[in-house]
Amino acid sequence: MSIFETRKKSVIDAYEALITKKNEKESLSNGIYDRYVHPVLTGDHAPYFWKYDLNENTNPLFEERFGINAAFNAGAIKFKGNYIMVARVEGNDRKSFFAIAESPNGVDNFRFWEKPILIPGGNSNETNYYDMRLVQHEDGYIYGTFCVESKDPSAPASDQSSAVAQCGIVRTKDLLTWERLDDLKTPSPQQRNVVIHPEFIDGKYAFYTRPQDGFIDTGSGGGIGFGLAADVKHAVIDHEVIVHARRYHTVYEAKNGMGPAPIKTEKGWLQLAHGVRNSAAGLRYVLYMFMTDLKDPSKVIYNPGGFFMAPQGIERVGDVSNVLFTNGWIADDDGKVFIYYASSDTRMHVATSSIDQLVDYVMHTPADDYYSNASVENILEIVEENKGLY
Ligand code: M1P
Repeated sequence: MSIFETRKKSVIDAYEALITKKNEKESLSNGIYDRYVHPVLTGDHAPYFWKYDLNENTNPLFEERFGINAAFNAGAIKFKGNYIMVARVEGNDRKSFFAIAESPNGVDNFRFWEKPILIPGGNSNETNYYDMRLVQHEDGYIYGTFCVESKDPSAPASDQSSAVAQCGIVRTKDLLTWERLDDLKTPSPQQRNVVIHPEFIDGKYAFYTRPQDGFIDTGSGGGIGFGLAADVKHAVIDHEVIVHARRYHTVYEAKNGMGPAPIKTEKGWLQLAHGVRNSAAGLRYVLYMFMTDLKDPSKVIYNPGGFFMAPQGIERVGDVSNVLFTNGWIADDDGKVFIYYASSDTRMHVATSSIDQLVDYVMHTPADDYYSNASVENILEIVEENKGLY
């Protein structure tokens, strides 16, 4: 066989072996969710026909032409009975874009669709796209909200890093044809982590926002915001309220942001978010949960203390280490919940749980009372109630 044929066979065999590898639950869980042994989506899941010129005449050495670095921060939705992720795929050129991966069971066999998504209206002023949240809205459309990043026009020539982030909005009914709507306008100069609530509130579209003054620092931006817009095609939020504020000595002390669109339960809206704190090792991103009121999703009714999930094992290491991030989960009709989370800006994982487990978690995990002795008192209460049981 020629070099071309030998290499092509090895690359395709490795790709098929990876895509079809069975996943399994880790042996021990905390009773709230199960982690899985293998990531569900990585840069290596990108199809070989995106990366290689398959013509022996023009690529006799079967060299990779377009490298894919990572697949992470995926939105998720159940569509025609299958589990869909819209992943943030990052090329070796550092640009990220969106591509759909589909699995019949939600925990393995995720395979990218033939082509990545070309965002309508995209141009060279929109340098980078990332972190799409998908929501099936009661108006009949599937919406995608994502970050549109551009170079900060006010930055001096010596500064090639400062950027401006805004919220782009697309919608679709079939995940194939996407309509671009106007970027969201809010009172904040920058926006990331914007999520559309699945139901109308007071007849308007409701958005979870993350007001921020700068690209990295949220500045005076106080946390996860919420606002209403009458028109989704030209969405303007005049007034943002803070749903979940940053607070000293919590896992969301430095910044926070909403994850996926909330899940409706009989008790309230289950909300999943990320929280960030600073440390000598840099920023640490974890996931946390809370529940908001069914009629007023901006009102927190349960606020379990601490993180829900934090990076562990191999999850701690990647392009941006010590990061867990989520922007997608799927609730099945039978109550099973698939939580899709990324580790260290590199790869996607799944954890499975159920509405019952998550509602139990948010309602019965003690709230953070914000000082050490209060935490000890929480343990003392559990020990006291366990008297005679251990
Ligand atoms: O690198 C960690 C994360 O940093 C940003 O999150 P946030 O908006 O909260 O600062 C985002 O760029 C996200 O994509 C990334 O995973």
